[in-house]
Amino acid sequence: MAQTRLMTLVFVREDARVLLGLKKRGFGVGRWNGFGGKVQSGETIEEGAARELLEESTLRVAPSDLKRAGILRFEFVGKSDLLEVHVFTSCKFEGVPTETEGMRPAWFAQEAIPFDQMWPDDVLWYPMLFSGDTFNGYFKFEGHDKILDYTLTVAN
Ligand code: 6U4
Repeated sequence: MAQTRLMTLVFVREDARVLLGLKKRGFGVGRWNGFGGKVQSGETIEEGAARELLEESTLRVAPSDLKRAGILRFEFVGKSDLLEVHVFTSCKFEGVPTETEGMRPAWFAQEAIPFDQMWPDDVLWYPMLFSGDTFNGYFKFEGHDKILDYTLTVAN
């Protein structure tokens, strides 16, 4: 039976730049991404998102300051688990981004996002993230580099 794994992804924004982290281990290693991970039992999606941001970047956000940006569903051919990634942005945060065991953070101008070192779906939905449109995406992957099929819609 296919299981859906709830995950989070948080983009901290300041002026026209966004904080990304280079993933140092695990799923998506070597790729720049927002901060996030699996939602744990007993926490809301927003609580999970804030916890992962803190663990991976040392930045604090209040779960209530996270703004919903979209939902992305990922299927990997040959794997029964589906990922459901809840994407948030926040302009409010406390602290200074600091490297952790899992991630190396860096600020990027919106026009200088390193898409060639990211998941291949990112180039498709970041424009919506930056324009403030709420989006719904579904991506079917073969391995971690090839998108076989996708749908992406604005959900505002
Ligand atoms: P561990 O290492 O067990 O603590 P955890 O940090 O809970 O793991 P992890 O590292 O598996 O979770 O999270 C994966 C992260 O990658 C989540 O934030 C979702 C994100 N992600 C997964 N597929 C993605 C994709 N195709 N495009 C994208 N982000 C993706 O932009």
